[in-house]
Amino acid sequence: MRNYITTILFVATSLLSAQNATLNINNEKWKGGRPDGHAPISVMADHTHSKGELMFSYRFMSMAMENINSGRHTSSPSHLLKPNGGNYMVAPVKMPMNMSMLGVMYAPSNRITLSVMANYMTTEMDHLTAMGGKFTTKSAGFGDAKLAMLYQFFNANKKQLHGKLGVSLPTGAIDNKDVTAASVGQEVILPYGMQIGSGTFDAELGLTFLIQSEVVSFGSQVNGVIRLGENSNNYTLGNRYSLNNWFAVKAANWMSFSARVEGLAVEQIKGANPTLHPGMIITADTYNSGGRFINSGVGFNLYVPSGAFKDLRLGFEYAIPVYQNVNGSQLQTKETITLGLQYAL
Ligand SMILES: [Cu+2]
Repeated sequence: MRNYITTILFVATSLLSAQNATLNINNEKWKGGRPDGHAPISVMADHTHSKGELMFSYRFMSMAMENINSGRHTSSPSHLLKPNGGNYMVAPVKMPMNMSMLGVMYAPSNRITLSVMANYMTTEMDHLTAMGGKFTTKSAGFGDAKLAMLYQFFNANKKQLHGKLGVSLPTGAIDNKDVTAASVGQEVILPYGMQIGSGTFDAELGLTFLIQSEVVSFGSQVNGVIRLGENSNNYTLGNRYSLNNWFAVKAANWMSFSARVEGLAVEQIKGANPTLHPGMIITADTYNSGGRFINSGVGFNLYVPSGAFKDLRLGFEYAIPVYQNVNGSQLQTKETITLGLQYAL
């Protein structure tokens, strides 16, 4: 009997201590203070901050587009022109786009992180005309400023879930002009893709799930950009929906490598700017807008774990589309390079 009681007590004590050990593991939080504590640099609103933390970020993004996709298939700009049986007088050939983004994040509490983002964009488009001529248009300016609140639903057991409630303000220009081959020296309004802003207030909603172990981490984010109303030029850019997934390996306490796959759906432009002539150039025809894409990227994050520059980060990512199925005919995306610096105080 005595042995029996001792055994029960022993088992109960073991169970209790085992449970305590499990609780300790369960209490271990998801932490941002490691190189892969932030997502690949192209992903926004991927992390939250602890109460009182302030973070500044600068990102440079360069996107290259060249040649034409008709639906899923590679075509060429000349195929779309009237002399070759196409419907248009002008087709785009190439479009490089560069964007600088400045961001600030601040956490008034452990649950809530606020963020503000501003960006400056420069873009160029090379064209081919039905007569065989070539010309380039340029556009630049400050884009749409974005405000967001991130709300942490839970952080336990090395997992975190947070939501994003944001708004994009119509601060970017939608009236940028340049001289074209057909405008006889006059500056005329540029097509949709050459405008810097959406011209509408846009709701930006997201949900991010993060999980980490000692050396690997994983993140998944759904995002929606919903355009509210119509802009002053009588059109609405397409809503955007994306599902982003990334995986990272912490190679050292200062470096991680990442791989990312994103599914992206962009709706067609609704309405039309009455001053644009859709038969003139394929980028002025709203039919040629929106599509479905699968993008993939590889990158690395560098992180300063201690010392005077603790919490300074540098991230790099190189991304390419592995699938692009566009509405109508549009420029083909080639690659997107993102480089960023982040510093938390
Ligand atoms: Cu941050």
